[in-house]
Amino acid sequence: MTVSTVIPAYNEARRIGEVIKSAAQYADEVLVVDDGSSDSTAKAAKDAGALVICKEHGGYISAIKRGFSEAKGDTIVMMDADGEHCAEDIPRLAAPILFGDADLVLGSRPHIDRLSERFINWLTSFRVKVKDCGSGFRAIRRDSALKLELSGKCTCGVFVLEAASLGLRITEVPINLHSISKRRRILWSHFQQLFYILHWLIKSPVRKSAANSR
Ligand SMILES: Nc1nc2c(ncn2[C@@H]2O[C@H](COP(=O)(O)OP(=O)(O)OP(=O)(O)O)[C@@H](O)[C@H]2O)c(=O)[nH]1
Ligand SMILES: [Mg+2]
Repeated sequence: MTVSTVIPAYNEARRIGEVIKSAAQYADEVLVVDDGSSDSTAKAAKDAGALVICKEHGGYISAIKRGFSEAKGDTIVMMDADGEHCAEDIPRLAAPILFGDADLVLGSRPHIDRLSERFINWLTSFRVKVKDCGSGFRAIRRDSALKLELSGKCTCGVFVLEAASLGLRITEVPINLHSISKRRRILWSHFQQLFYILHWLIKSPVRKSAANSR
Protein backbone atom coordinates (compact mmCIF):
# COMPACT_ATOMS: atom_id res chain seq x y z
CA MET A 1 0.00 0.00 0.00
CA THR A 2 1.35 3.43 -0.92
CA VAL A 3 0.56 6.90 0.39
CA SER A 4 0.29 10.08 -1.70
CA THR A 5 0.08 13.50 -0.11
CA VAL A 6 -2.02 15.98 -2.07
CA ILE A 7 -1.31 19.62 -1.24
CA PRO A 8 -3.48 22.32 -2.83
CA ALA A 9 -1.50 25.54 -2.88
CA TYR A 10 -2.31 29.09 -3.79
CA ASN A 11 0.31 31.77 -3.20
CA GLU A 12 2.18 29.73 -0.60
CA ALA A 13 5.75 30.21 -1.89
CA ARG A 14 6.90 31.37 1.53
CA ARG A 15 5.96 28.22 3.40
CA ILE A 16 5.47 25.38 0.95
CA GLY A 17 9.11 24.22 0.72
CA GLU A 18 9.26 23.15 4.37
CA VAL A 19 5.81 21.55 4.18
CA ILE A 20 6.89 19.39 1.22
CA LYS A 21 10.19 18.37 2.77
CA SER A 22 8.51 17.24 5.96
CA ALA A 23 5.65 15.47 4.12
CA ALA A 24 8.13 13.60 1.93
CA GLN A 25 9.47 11.82 5.02
CA TYR A 26 6.11 10.10 5.53
CA ALA A 27 4.63 9.70 2.03
CA ASP A 28 5.65 7.84 -1.12
CA GLU A 29 4.58 10.76 -3.31
CA VAL A 30 4.03 14.48 -2.66
CA LEU A 31 1.78 16.18 -5.18
CA VAL A 32 1.16 19.93 -5.24
CA VAL A 33 -1.71 21.46 -7.20
CA ASP A 34 -1.17 25.13 -7.98
CA ASP A 35 -3.85 26.86 -9.98
CA GLY A 36 -2.44 30.18 -10.97
CA SER A 37 -0.56 31.50 -7.95
CA SER A 38 0.90 34.93 -8.63
CA ASP A 39 4.00 34.15 -6.57
CA SER A 40 6.63 31.44 -7.09
CA THR A 41 4.68 28.63 -5.38
CA ALA A 42 5.19 26.19 -8.27
CA LYS A 43 8.94 26.78 -8.42
CA ALA A 44 9.35 26.53 -4.65
CA ALA A 45 7.39 23.27 -4.68
CA LYS A 46 9.45 21.80 -7.52
CA ASP A 47 12.69 22.85 -5.83
CA ALA A 48 11.56 21.07 -2.67
CA GLY A 49 11.04 17.86 -4.65
CA ALA A 50 7.26 17.74 -5.15
CA LEU A 51 5.47 16.69 -8.28
CA VAL A 52 3.71 19.91 -9.29
CA ILE A 53 0.50 20.17 -11.29
CA CYS A 54 -0.16 23.64 -12.66
CA LYS A 55 -3.68 24.24 -13.85
CA GLU A 56 -6.03 27.11 -14.63
CA HIS A 57 -7.58 28.73 -11.57
CA GLY A 58 -10.52 26.76 -10.28
CA GLY A 59 -10.35 27.06 -6.50
CA TYR A 60 -9.62 24.70 -3.64
CA ILE A 61 -12.11 21.93 -4.46
CA SER A 62 -11.11 21.70 -8.10
CA ALA A 63 -7.45 21.56 -6.99
CA ILE A 64 -7.94 18.67 -4.59
CA LYS A 65 -10.07 16.77 -7.12
CA ARG A 66 -7.30 17.12 -9.68
CA GLY A 67 -4.85 15.90 -7.04
CA PHE A 68 -7.05 12.87 -6.35
CA SER A 69 -7.11 11.92 -10.01
CA GLU A 70 -3.35 12.33 -10.47
CA ALA A 71 -2.25 10.63 -7.23
CA LYS A 72 -0.72 7.19 -7.59
CA GLY A 73 -1.03 6.03 -3.98
CA ASP A 74 -3.84 3.77 -2.73
CA THR A 75 -4.21 6.15 0.21
CA ILE A 76 -4.32 9.92 -0.23
CA VAL A 77 -3.54 12.36 2.56
CA MET A 78 -4.80 15.89 1.93
CA MET A 79 -2.74 18.53 3.61
CA ASP A 80 -2.56 22.34 3.55
CA ALA A 81 0.44 24.25 2.24
CA ASP A 82 0.41 27.00 4.84
CA GLY A 83 2.42 25.01 7.37
CA GLU A 84 -0.34 24.55 9.94
CA HIS A 85 -0.54 20.77 9.56
CA CYS A 86 2.17 18.60 11.12
CA ALA A 87 3.57 16.02 8.70
CA GLU A 88 4.36 13.72 11.66
CA ASP A 89 0.59 13.11 11.85
CA ILE A 90 0.49 11.59 8.33
CA PRO A 91 1.17 8.00 9.49
CA ARG A 92 -1.57 8.18 12.15
CA LEU A 93 -4.05 9.52 9.58
CA ALA A 94 -3.16 6.86 7.02
CA ALA A 95 -3.00 3.91 9.47
CA PRO A 96 -6.76 3.12 9.76
CA ILE A 97 -6.93 2.95 5.95
CA LEU A 98 -3.79 0.88 5.62
CA PHE A 99 -5.16 -1.56 8.23
CA GLY A 100 -8.48 -1.75 6.38
CA ASP A 101 -10.49 -0.24 9.26
CA ALA A 102 -11.67 2.96 7.53
CA ASP A 103 -12.14 4.60 4.13
CA LEU A 104 -11.90 8.19 5.36
CA VAL A 105 -9.92 9.47 8.33
CA LEU A 106 -10.53 13.00 9.54
CA GLY A 107 -7.86 14.96 11.32
CA SER A 108 -9.50 16.45 14.36
CA ARG A 109 -7.99 19.76 15.51
CA PRO A 110 -7.42 20.48 19.20
CA HIS A 111 -9.44 23.67 18.83
CA ILE A 112 -11.60 25.28 16.13
CA ASP A 113 -11.16 29.05 16.14
CA ARG A 114 -13.79 30.15 13.67
CA LEU A 115 -17.38 30.48 14.84
CA SER A 116 -18.65 29.65 11.34
CA GLU A 117 -16.74 26.36 11.38
CA ARG A 118 -18.15 25.47 14.79
CA PHE A 119 -21.65 26.13 13.49
CA ILE A 120 -21.03 23.98 10.39
CA ASN A 121 -19.75 21.23 12.70
CA TRP A 122 -22.87 21.39 14.83
CA LEU A 123 -25.10 21.25 11.75
CA THR A 124 -23.19 18.36 10.19
CA SER A 125 -23.35 16.36 13.42
CA PHE A 126 -27.10 15.95 12.88
CA ARG A 127 -26.14 13.33 10.29
CA VAL A 128 -22.56 12.34 11.03
CA LYS A 129 -21.28 12.59 14.56
CA VAL A 130 -17.79 14.03 14.11
CA LYS A 131 -15.76 16.40 16.24
CA ASP A 132 -14.22 18.27 13.31
CA CYS A 133 -15.71 18.18 9.82
CA GLY A 134 -13.70 21.14 8.52
CA SER A 135 -10.07 20.26 8.94
CA GLY A 136 -8.23 20.06 5.60
CA PHE A 137 -5.97 17.31 6.96
CA ARG A 138 -7.61 14.01 6.04
CA ALA A 139 -6.72 10.61 4.64
CA ILE A 140 -8.94 8.81 2.17
CA ARG A 141 -8.75 5.69 0.04
CA ARG A 142 -8.03 6.76 -3.50
CA ASP A 143 -10.91 4.75 -4.96
CA SER A 144 -13.29 6.45 -2.49
CA ALA A 145 -11.88 9.91 -3.22
CA LEU A 146 -12.59 9.47 -6.91
CA LYS A 147 -16.29 8.89 -6.18
CA LEU A 148 -16.76 12.28 -4.46
CA GLU A 149 -18.48 15.07 -6.38
CA LEU A 150 -17.76 17.72 -3.73
CA SER A 151 -20.12 20.53 -4.56
CA GLY A 152 -19.74 23.56 -2.33
CA LYS A 153 -17.62 26.61 -1.63
CA CYS A 154 -15.21 24.50 0.44
CA THR A 155 -15.10 20.99 1.85
CA CYS A 156 -16.42 21.93 5.32
CA GLY A 157 -19.30 19.64 6.19
CA VAL A 158 -19.97 18.43 2.64
CA PHE A 159 -16.91 16.19 2.44
CA VAL A 160 -18.05 14.14 5.43
CA LEU A 161 -21.74 14.22 4.51
CA GLU A 162 -21.10 13.02 0.97
CA ALA A 163 -18.69 10.36 2.22
CA ALA A 164 -21.31 9.10 4.68
CA SER A 165 -23.97 9.03 1.97
CA LEU A 166 -21.63 6.82 -0.09
CA GLY A 167 -21.36 4.46 2.88
CA LEU A 168 -17.70 5.18 3.56
CA ARG A 169 -16.39 4.10 6.96
CA ILE A 170 -15.31 7.31 8.72
CA THR A 171 -12.84 7.59 11.59
CA GLU A 172 -11.34 10.59 13.36
CA VAL A 173 -7.87 10.94 14.80
CA PRO A 174 -6.57 13.90 16.79
CA ILE A 175 -4.03 16.06 15.00
CA ASN A 176 -1.67 18.76 16.21
CA LEU A 177 -1.36 22.20 14.66
CA HIS A 178 1.77 24.24 14.15
CA SER A 179 1.20 27.78 15.20
CA ILE A 180 1.73 30.02 12.17
CA SER A 181 1.47 33.76 11.94
CA LYS A 182 -1.60 34.20 9.79
CA ARG A 183 -4.56 36.48 10.32
CA ARG A 184 -7.79 34.46 10.51
CA ARG A 185 -10.09 36.12 8.02
CA ILE A 186 -13.83 35.75 8.21
CA LEU A 187 -14.82 33.14 5.66
CA TRP A 188 -17.93 34.72 4.15
CA SER A 189 -18.13 31.74 1.82
CA HIS A 190 -19.28 29.71 4.84
CA PHE A 191 -22.68 31.43 4.57
CA GLN A 192 -23.07 30.00 1.08
CA GLN A 193 -21.64 26.70 2.28
CA LEU A 194 -24.64 26.31 4.61
CA PHE A 195 -26.89 25.79 1.58
CA TYR A 196 -24.73 22.94 0.31
CA ILE A 197 -24.75 21.36 3.77
CA LEU A 198 -28.53 21.67 4.02
CA HIS A 199 -28.78 19.95 0.63
CA TRP A 200 -26.89 16.93 2.01
CA LEU A 201 -28.81 16.96 5.28
CA ILE A 202 -32.06 16.72 3.34
CA LYS A 203 -30.74 14.26 0.75
CA SER A 204 -28.92 11.79 2.98
CA PRO A 205 -30.76 9.20 5.10
CA VAL A 206 -31.95 10.21 8.56
CA ARG A 207 -29.71 7.55 10.15
CA LYS A 208 -27.18 9.31 12.36
CA SER A 209 -23.89 7.59 11.75
CA ALA A 210 -21.13 8.02 14.24
CA ALA A 211 -17.52 8.26 13.25
CA ASN A 212 -15.19 6.11 15.28
CA SER A 213 -12.64 8.00 17.32
CA ARG A 214 -9.17 6.71 17.92
N1 LIG B 1 -4.75 25.27 -5.63
C1 LIG B 1 -5.44 26.03 -4.78
N2 LIG B 1 -5.20 25.93 -3.48
C2 LIG B 1 -5.92 26.71 -2.64
C3 LIG B 1 -6.90 27.62 -3.09
N3 LIG B 1 -7.42 28.25 -2.01
C4 LIG B 1 -6.77 27.77 -0.94
N4 LIG B 1 -5.86 26.85 -1.32
C5 LIG B 1 -4.95 26.08 -0.49
O1 LIG B 1 -5.73 25.30 0.36
C6 LIG B 1 -5.14 25.21 1.63
C7 LIG B 1 -6.11 25.73 2.68
O2 LIG B 1 -6.31 27.10 2.48
P1 LIG B 1 -6.27 28.12 3.68
O3 LIG B 1 -6.36 29.49 3.10
O4 LIG B 1 -5.14 27.79 4.58
O5 LIG B 1 -7.66 27.78 4.36
P2 LIG B 1 -7.97 27.58 5.88
O6 LIG B 1 -6.93 26.69 6.51
O7 LIG B 1 -9.39 27.13 5.98
O8 LIG B 1 -7.90 29.05 6.42
P3 LIG B 1 -6.83 29.73 7.39
O9 LIG B 1 -7.36 29.51 8.75
O10 LIG B 1 -6.85 31.17 6.96
O11 LIG B 1 -5.51 29.08 7.17
C8 LIG B 1 -3.84 26.01 1.56
O12 LIG B 1 -2.80 25.12 1.25
C9 LIG B 1 -4.08 26.96 0.40
O13 LIG B 1 -2.92 27.37 -0.27
C10 LIG B 1 -7.12 27.71 -4.50
O14 LIG B 1 -7.93 28.48 -4.98
N5 LIG B 1 -6.36 26.89 -5.28
MG1 LIG C 1 -4.89 27.16 6.59
